[in-house]
Amino acid sequence: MLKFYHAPWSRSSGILWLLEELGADYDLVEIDIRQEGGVPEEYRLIQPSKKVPAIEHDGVVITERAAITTYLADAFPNAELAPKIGDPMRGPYLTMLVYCDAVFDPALSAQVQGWTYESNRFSFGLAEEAIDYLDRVLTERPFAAGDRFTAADTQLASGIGYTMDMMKALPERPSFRAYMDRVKDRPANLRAAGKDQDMAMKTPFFQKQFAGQAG
Ligand SMILES: N[C@@H](CCC(=O)N[C@@H](CS)C(=O)NCC(=O)O)C(=O)O
Repeated sequence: MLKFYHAPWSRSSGILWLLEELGADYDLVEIDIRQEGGVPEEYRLIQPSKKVPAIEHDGVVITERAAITTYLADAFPNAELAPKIGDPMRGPYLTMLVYCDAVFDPALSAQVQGWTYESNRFSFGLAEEAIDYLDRVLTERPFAAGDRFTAADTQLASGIGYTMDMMKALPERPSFRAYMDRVKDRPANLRAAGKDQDMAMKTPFFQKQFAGQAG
């Protein structure tokens, strides 16, 4: 049995996309991370910071997007989204998978918060370094790990899409736009986006937000 703890339009949306790519059978447990008073304390037993995503597979809990993505792509080998050990794409695949959460996400968040610091002060370095690196990677190859779509792309494209198109924090570069054009219309992505949209429309936070805009 596979349980997926998720909140729509959040950092766990990349995992929703991955589950759809894998054709996995899962039970979605919605965690309302925007509820008044915060997420109930009992969820901390699943995710120590009460964040999404988390999964529970055959009684084992896995947290952190990079770990969840690696785990799921290996657990559903028929989808062929995880380059196998020995495949030259395995290294770039793992690198990009971890890079998304360990470097790109915190560096961009720091920039959005207006932090000023030197690269060597934090493990994730500076946003401009991450942006230039991703630009170089996506100029050299069509997908995160090489010439084919892998589970690393559900993480990378979610991050790029969100920061470039929603937050407007990531500069629009031709390599980023071309990459998003290559992946955005994948049926699994469209299915996940539809599910997220339906869920978001039912959460009080977004209902209030959209009602406010309409009024
Ligand atoms: N390190 C975690 C971060 C997950 C994360 O930041 N989740 C956000 C979703 S945007 C969250 O649940 N925030 C709710 C909160 O902090 O209360 C991962 O990569 O899985």
